[in-house]
Amino acid sequence: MASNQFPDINELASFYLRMQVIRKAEEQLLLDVRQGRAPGQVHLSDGQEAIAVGICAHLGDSDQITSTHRGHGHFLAKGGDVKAMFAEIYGKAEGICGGMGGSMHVADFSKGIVGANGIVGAGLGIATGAAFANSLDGDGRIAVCFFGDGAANQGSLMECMNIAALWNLPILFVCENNGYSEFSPSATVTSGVIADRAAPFGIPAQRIDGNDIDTVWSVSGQVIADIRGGGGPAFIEAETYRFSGHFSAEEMVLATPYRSEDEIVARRQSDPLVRTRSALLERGMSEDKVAAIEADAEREVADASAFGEAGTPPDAGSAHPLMFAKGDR
Ligand SMILES: Cc1ncc(C[n+]2csc(CCOP(=O)(O)OP(=O)(O)O)c2C)c(N)n1
Repeated sequence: MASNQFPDINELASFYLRMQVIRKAEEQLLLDVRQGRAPGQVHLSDGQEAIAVGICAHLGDSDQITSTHRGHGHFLAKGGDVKAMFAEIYGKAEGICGGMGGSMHVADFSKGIVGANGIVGAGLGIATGAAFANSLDGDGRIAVCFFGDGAANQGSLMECMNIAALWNLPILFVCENNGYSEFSPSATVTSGVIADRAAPFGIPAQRIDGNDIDTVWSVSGQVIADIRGGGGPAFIEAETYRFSGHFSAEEMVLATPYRSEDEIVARRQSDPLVRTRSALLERGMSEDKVAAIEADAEREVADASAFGEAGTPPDAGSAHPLMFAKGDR
Protein backbone atom coordinates (compact mmCIF):
# COMPACT_ATOMS: atom_id res chain seq x y z
CA MET A 1 0.00 0.00 0.00
CA ALA A 2 2.66 2.46 1.02
CA SER A 3 4.55 2.29 -2.26
CA ASN A 4 1.53 2.98 -4.50
CA GLN A 5 1.36 6.44 -5.97
CA PHE A 6 -2.38 6.76 -5.51
CA PRO A 7 -4.87 5.27 -3.08
CA ASP A 8 -7.40 3.03 -4.82
CA ILE A 9 -10.83 4.46 -5.52
CA ASN A 10 -12.43 2.93 -2.42
CA GLU A 11 -9.71 4.30 -0.16
CA LEU A 12 -9.98 7.68 -1.84
CA ALA A 13 -13.75 7.64 -1.29
CA SER A 14 -13.24 6.86 2.39
CA PHE A 15 -10.72 9.74 2.65
CA TYR A 16 -13.21 12.07 0.96
CA LEU A 17 -15.90 11.07 3.44
CA ARG A 18 -13.60 11.81 6.39
CA MET A 19 -12.50 15.12 4.84
CA GLN A 20 -16.14 16.07 4.29
CA VAL A 21 -17.01 15.16 7.88
CA ILE A 22 -14.19 17.40 9.12
CA ARG A 23 -15.21 20.29 6.84
CA LYS A 24 -18.88 20.06 7.74
CA ALA A 25 -18.06 19.73 11.44
CA GLU A 26 -15.96 22.90 11.28
CA GLU A 27 -18.74 24.76 9.44
CA GLN A 28 -21.30 23.58 12.00
CA LEU A 29 -19.07 24.59 14.91
CA LEU A 30 -18.61 28.09 13.56
CA LEU A 31 -22.40 28.41 13.45
CA ASP A 32 -22.67 26.91 16.95
CA VAL A 33 -20.29 29.46 18.42
CA ARG A 34 -22.05 32.34 16.68
CA GLN A 35 -25.49 31.09 17.80
CA GLY A 36 -24.40 30.33 21.36
CA ARG A 37 -24.70 26.52 21.23
CA ALA A 38 -20.99 26.12 21.92
CA PRO A 39 -19.36 28.11 24.72
CA GLY A 40 -16.13 30.01 24.04
CA GLN A 41 -14.38 30.10 20.69
CA VAL A 42 -12.98 27.55 18.24
CA HIS A 43 -9.94 27.32 15.96
CA LEU A 44 -11.03 25.72 12.70
CA SER A 45 -8.99 23.60 10.32
CA ASP A 46 -11.05 23.93 7.13
CA GLY A 47 -8.62 23.81 4.23
CA GLN A 48 -6.12 21.57 6.03
CA GLU A 49 -8.12 18.30 5.94
CA ALA A 50 -5.93 16.36 3.48
CA ILE A 51 -2.94 16.37 5.84
CA ALA A 52 -4.75 14.87 8.82
CA VAL A 53 -6.68 12.34 6.75
CA GLY A 54 -3.82 11.31 4.43
CA ILE A 55 -1.40 10.72 7.28
CA CYS A 56 -3.77 9.14 9.81
CA ALA A 57 -4.79 6.64 7.11
CA HIS A 58 -1.47 4.89 7.85
CA LEU A 59 -1.97 4.77 11.62
CA GLY A 60 -3.71 2.28 13.88
CA ASP A 61 -5.41 2.95 17.20
CA SER A 62 -2.25 2.10 19.10
CA ASP A 63 -0.13 4.68 17.24
CA GLN A 64 -0.28 8.05 18.94
CA ILE A 65 -0.86 11.54 17.60
CA THR A 66 -0.54 14.89 19.28
CA SER A 67 -2.46 17.85 18.00
CA THR A 68 -2.71 21.61 18.43
CA HIS A 69 -5.24 24.29 19.31
CA ARG A 70 -6.62 23.56 15.79
CA GLY A 71 -7.29 19.94 16.59
CA HIS A 72 -10.78 18.86 15.48
CA GLY A 73 -9.54 17.53 12.13
CA HIS A 74 -6.75 15.48 13.69
CA PHE A 75 -9.19 14.03 16.23
CA LEU A 76 -11.68 12.98 13.55
CA ALA A 77 -9.02 11.73 11.11
CA LYS A 78 -7.53 9.47 13.80
CA GLY A 79 -10.91 7.85 14.42
CA GLY A 80 -12.23 10.05 17.22
CA ASP A 81 -15.99 9.83 17.68
CA VAL A 82 -17.75 12.76 16.07
CA LYS A 83 -20.68 12.71 18.52
CA ALA A 84 -18.37 12.67 21.53
CA MET A 85 -16.41 15.54 20.00
CA PHE A 86 -19.49 17.69 19.52
CA ALA A 87 -20.71 16.94 23.05
CA GLU A 88 -17.25 17.90 24.33
CA ILE A 89 -17.19 21.19 22.49
CA TYR A 90 -20.74 21.96 23.67
CA GLY A 91 -19.50 21.36 27.24
CA LYS A 92 -21.65 18.28 27.91
CA ALA A 93 -20.99 15.32 30.22
CA GLU A 94 -21.31 12.97 27.24
CA GLY A 95 -18.25 14.63 25.70
CA ILE A 96 -15.02 12.74 25.09
CA CYS A 97 -13.47 14.46 28.14
CA GLY A 98 -16.69 14.75 30.10
CA GLY A 99 -17.26 18.26 28.77
CA MET A 100 -14.35 19.56 30.85
CA GLY A 101 -11.77 20.06 28.11
CA GLY A 102 -13.60 21.69 25.22
CA SER A 103 -12.39 22.39 21.72
CA MET A 104 -8.68 22.74 22.49
CA HIS A 105 -8.42 19.55 24.54
CA VAL A 106 -10.16 16.85 22.55
CA ALA A 107 -8.41 13.56 23.37
CA ASP A 108 -9.14 9.85 23.33
CA PHE A 109 -6.34 7.63 24.57
CA SER A 110 -8.14 4.50 23.35
CA LYS A 111 -7.62 5.82 19.81
CA GLY A 112 -4.07 7.04 20.41
CA ILE A 113 -5.22 10.66 20.40
CA VAL A 114 -3.11 11.87 23.27
CA GLY A 115 -4.31 15.40 23.12
CA ALA A 116 -5.00 18.63 21.36
CA ASN A 117 -3.28 21.47 23.19
CA GLY A 118 -3.76 25.21 23.68
CA ILE A 119 -0.05 25.72 24.33
CA VAL A 120 1.69 26.22 21.00
CA GLY A 121 4.40 23.58 20.55
CA ALA A 122 3.43 21.55 23.62
CA GLY A 123 2.60 18.50 21.54
CA LEU A 124 6.23 18.21 20.43
CA GLY A 125 7.48 17.01 23.80
CA ILE A 126 4.43 14.84 24.42
CA ALA A 127 4.81 13.06 21.07
CA THR A 128 8.55 12.62 21.60
CA GLY A 129 7.82 11.10 25.01
CA ALA A 130 5.25 8.78 23.46
CA ALA A 131 7.79 7.77 20.81
CA PHE A 132 10.35 7.07 23.56
CA ALA A 133 7.81 4.83 25.31
CA ASN A 134 7.15 3.07 21.99
CA SER A 135 10.83 2.46 21.44
CA LEU A 136 11.18 1.00 24.94
CA ASP A 137 8.17 -1.23 24.30
CA GLY A 138 9.59 -2.17 20.88
CA ASP A 139 6.14 -3.05 19.60
CA GLY A 140 6.22 -1.12 16.32
CA ARG A 141 3.97 1.73 17.39
CA ILE A 142 4.86 5.17 16.15
CA ALA A 143 3.96 8.72 17.23
CA VAL A 144 2.98 11.55 14.91
CA CYS A 145 3.23 15.14 16.04
CA PHE A 146 1.12 17.70 14.16
CA PHE A 147 2.19 21.31 14.70
CA GLY A 148 1.99 24.65 12.92
CA ASP A 149 4.59 26.84 11.26
CA GLY A 150 4.41 29.18 14.26
CA ALA A 151 5.17 26.28 16.60
CA ALA A 152 8.20 25.45 14.46
CA ASN A 153 9.79 28.55 15.98
CA GLN A 154 9.59 27.11 19.49
CA GLY A 155 12.94 25.98 20.81
CA SER A 156 11.39 22.72 21.95
CA LEU A 157 11.28 21.55 18.30
CA MET A 158 15.09 21.57 18.27
CA GLU A 159 15.23 19.76 21.62
CA CYS A 160 12.77 17.11 20.45
CA MET A 161 14.44 16.58 17.08
CA ASN A 162 17.80 16.28 18.85
CA ILE A 163 16.69 13.58 21.26
CA ALA A 164 14.54 11.82 18.63
CA ALA A 165 17.55 11.56 16.32
CA LEU A 166 19.95 10.60 19.12
CA TRP A 167 17.70 7.80 20.35
CA ASN A 168 16.37 6.84 16.88
CA LEU A 169 12.79 7.32 18.06
CA PRO A 170 9.78 6.22 15.98
CA ILE A 171 8.29 9.66 15.41
CA LEU A 172 7.03 11.68 12.47
CA PHE A 173 7.11 15.46 12.86
CA VAL A 174 4.44 17.05 10.67
CA CYS A 175 4.54 20.80 10.27
CA GLU A 176 1.27 22.10 8.84
CA ASN A 177 2.47 25.28 7.22
CA ASN A 178 -0.67 27.35 6.60
CA GLY A 179 1.27 30.55 6.08
CA TYR A 180 0.17 32.31 9.24
CA SER A 181 0.94 32.28 12.91
CA GLU A 182 -2.18 33.81 14.44
CA PHE A 183 -2.38 37.10 12.50
CA SER A 184 1.28 37.22 11.41
CA PRO A 185 2.25 36.07 7.94
CA SER A 186 4.97 33.42 8.23
CA ALA A 187 7.39 35.55 6.25
CA THR A 188 7.35 38.13 9.05
CA VAL A 189 8.18 35.70 11.85
CA THR A 190 9.89 32.68 10.30
CA SER A 191 13.27 32.54 8.60
CA GLY A 192 14.42 30.00 6.07
CA VAL A 193 12.66 26.80 5.11
CA ILE A 194 11.11 24.98 8.06
CA ALA A 195 11.84 21.49 6.66
CA ASP A 196 15.54 22.41 6.46
CA ARG A 197 15.64 22.62 10.25
CA ALA A 198 15.67 18.82 10.40
CA ALA A 199 18.92 18.49 8.39
CA PRO A 200 21.45 19.30 11.16
CA PHE A 201 19.96 16.46 13.19
CA GLY A 202 20.26 14.05 10.28
CA ILE A 203 16.46 13.70 10.13
CA PRO A 204 15.13 13.14 6.60
CA ALA A 205 12.65 15.84 5.65
CA GLN A 206 10.30 16.52 2.78
CA ARG A 207 8.26 19.51 1.78
CA ILE A 208 4.97 18.55 0.15
CA ASP A 209 1.70 19.96 -1.17
CA GLY A 210 -0.50 19.37 1.87
CA ASN A 211 -3.69 20.03 -0.10
CA ASP A 212 -3.16 17.06 -2.40
CA ILE A 213 -4.45 13.90 -0.72
CA ASP A 214 -2.55 11.63 -3.15
CA THR A 215 0.76 13.27 -2.30
CA VAL A 216 0.12 13.38 1.44
CA TRP A 217 -1.01 9.74 1.49
CA SER A 218 1.79 8.35 -0.69
CA VAL A 219 4.67 10.33 0.81
CA SER A 220 3.59 9.77 4.41
CA GLY A 221 2.94 6.07 3.70
CA GLN A 222 6.54 5.59 2.61
CA VAL A 223 7.91 7.69 5.45
CA ILE A 224 5.83 5.88 8.08
CA ALA A 225 6.87 2.49 6.69
CA ASP A 226 10.51 3.60 7.08
CA ILE A 227 9.91 4.72 10.66
CA ARG A 228 8.18 1.44 11.51
CA GLY A 229 11.12 -0.40 9.97
CA GLY A 230 13.46 1.19 12.51
CA GLY A 231 14.59 4.12 10.38
CA GLY A 232 14.12 6.64 13.17
CA PRO A 233 12.49 10.06 13.08
CA ALA A 234 11.31 11.84 9.94
CA PHE A 235 9.93 15.26 9.13
CA ILE A 236 7.25 16.42 6.70
CA GLU A 237 6.43 20.06 6.04
CA ALA A 238 3.00 20.14 4.42
CA GLU A 239 2.04 23.39 2.76
CA THR A 240 -1.60 24.31 3.19
CA TYR A 241 -3.99 27.15 3.98
CA ARG A 242 -6.76 27.74 6.51
CA PHE A 243 -9.87 29.27 4.99
CA SER A 244 -11.38 30.36 8.30
CA GLY A 245 -9.81 32.93 10.53
CA HIS A 246 -7.26 32.07 13.19
CA PHE A 247 -10.20 31.72 15.56
CA SER A 248 -13.93 32.20 15.42
CA ALA A 249 -14.04 35.70 16.90
CA GLU A 250 -11.20 37.31 15.02
CA GLU A 251 -13.43 39.77 13.15
CA MET A 252 -14.49 41.10 16.55
CA VAL A 253 -11.00 41.66 17.90
CA LEU A 254 -9.09 42.82 14.84
CA ALA A 255 -9.21 46.46 13.78
CA THR A 256 -7.84 45.64 10.32
CA PRO A 257 -7.77 42.36 8.42
CA TYR A 258 -4.35 40.71 8.03
CA ARG A 259 -5.17 38.97 4.74
CA SER A 260 -7.24 39.97 1.74
CA GLU A 261 -10.45 38.43 0.46
CA ASP A 262 -8.69 38.09 -2.90
CA GLU A 263 -6.05 35.91 -1.29
CA ILE A 264 -8.65 33.65 0.32
CA VAL A 265 -10.58 33.33 -2.96
CA ALA A 266 -7.37 32.50 -4.82
CA ARG A 267 -6.40 29.86 -2.27
CA ARG A 268 -9.83 28.25 -2.59
CA GLN A 269 -8.69 27.19 -6.06
CA SER A 270 -6.61 24.53 -4.37
CA ASP A 271 -9.20 23.50 -1.78
CA PRO A 272 -8.27 19.90 -0.90
CA LEU A 273 -11.91 18.83 -0.91
CA VAL A 274 -12.52 20.19 -4.40
CA ARG A 275 -9.37 18.48 -5.62
CA THR A 276 -10.30 15.16 -4.03
CA ARG A 277 -13.81 15.39 -5.49
CA SER A 278 -12.36 15.96 -8.97
CA ALA A 279 -9.97 13.03 -8.51
CA LEU A 280 -12.87 10.73 -7.63
CA LEU A 281 -14.79 11.78 -10.74
CA GLU A 282 -11.71 11.51 -12.96
CA ARG A 283 -11.05 8.00 -11.66
CA GLY A 284 -14.53 6.85 -12.55
CA MET A 285 -16.82 7.46 -9.59
CA SER A 286 -20.24 8.73 -10.61
CA GLU A 287 -21.51 12.15 -9.62
CA ASP A 288 -24.35 10.42 -7.72
CA LYS A 289 -21.93 8.38 -5.62
CA VAL A 290 -19.85 11.43 -4.78
CA ALA A 291 -23.01 13.31 -3.80
CA ALA A 292 -24.03 10.36 -1.63
CA ILE A 293 -20.72 10.59 0.27
CA GLU A 294 -21.36 14.29 0.85
CA ALA A 295 -24.89 13.54 2.09
CA ASP A 296 -23.50 10.87 4.47
CA ALA A 297 -21.04 13.37 5.92
CA GLU A 298 -23.78 15.94 6.35
CA ARG A 299 -25.97 13.42 8.17
CA GLU A 300 -23.11 12.29 10.42
CA VAL A 301 -22.40 15.85 11.49
CA ALA A 302 -26.08 16.75 11.95
CA ASP A 303 -26.56 13.67 14.15
CA ALA A 304 -23.46 14.54 16.16
CA SER A 305 -24.59 18.11 16.67
CA ALA A 306 -28.06 16.92 17.80
CA PHE A 307 -26.42 14.41 20.16
CA GLY A 308 -24.25 17.13 21.67
CA GLU A 309 -27.16 19.49 22.05
CA ALA A 310 -29.26 16.87 23.81
CA GLY A 311 -26.43 16.15 26.26
CA THR A 312 -26.38 17.09 29.93
CA PRO A 313 -24.15 19.71 31.55
CA PRO A 314 -21.50 18.04 33.71
CA ASP A 315 -21.98 17.94 37.45
CA ALA A 316 -19.61 20.39 39.17
CA GLY A 317 -18.49 17.60 41.50
CA SER A 318 -17.07 15.64 38.57
CA ALA A 319 -14.27 18.20 38.09
CA HIS A 320 -12.22 17.10 41.11
CA PRO A 321 -11.56 13.48 40.09
CA LEU A 322 -10.69 14.67 36.60
CA MET A 323 -8.15 17.17 37.94
CA PHE A 324 -6.37 15.00 40.52
CA ALA A 325 -5.07 11.43 40.45
CA LYS A 326 -6.49 9.05 43.05
CA GLY A 327 -4.85 9.49 46.45
CA ASP A 328 -4.01 13.13 45.75
CA ARG A 329 -6.76 14.65 47.91
C1 LIG B 1 3.28 29.01 24.10
C2 LIG B 1 2.23 29.84 23.42
N1 LIG B 1 2.57 31.03 22.89
C3 LIG B 1 1.63 31.79 22.26
C4 LIG B 1 0.33 31.36 22.19
C5 LIG B 1 -0.71 32.19 21.45
N2 LIG B 1 -0.99 31.57 20.17
C6 LIG B 1 -2.08 30.80 20.00
S1 LIG B 1 -2.15 30.15 18.45
C7 LIG B 1 -0.74 30.93 18.00
C8 LIG B 1 -0.21 30.80 16.59
C9 LIG B 1 0.20 29.43 16.27
O1 LIG B 1 0.58 29.39 14.91
P1 LIG B 1 0.87 28.03 14.23
O2 LIG B 1 1.72 27.19 15.09
O3 LIG B 1 1.38 28.34 12.86
O4 LIG B 1 -0.54 27.30 14.16
P2 LIG B 1 -1.85 27.73 13.35
O5 LIG B 1 -2.63 28.61 14.26
O6 LIG B 1 -1.41 28.39 12.11
O7 LIG B 1 -2.55 26.44 13.11
C10 LIG B 1 -0.23 31.67 19.04
C11 LIG B 1 1.00 32.47 18.94
C12 LIG B 1 0.00 30.13 22.79
N3 LIG B 1 -1.23 29.64 22.76
N4 LIG B 1 0.98 29.37 23.37
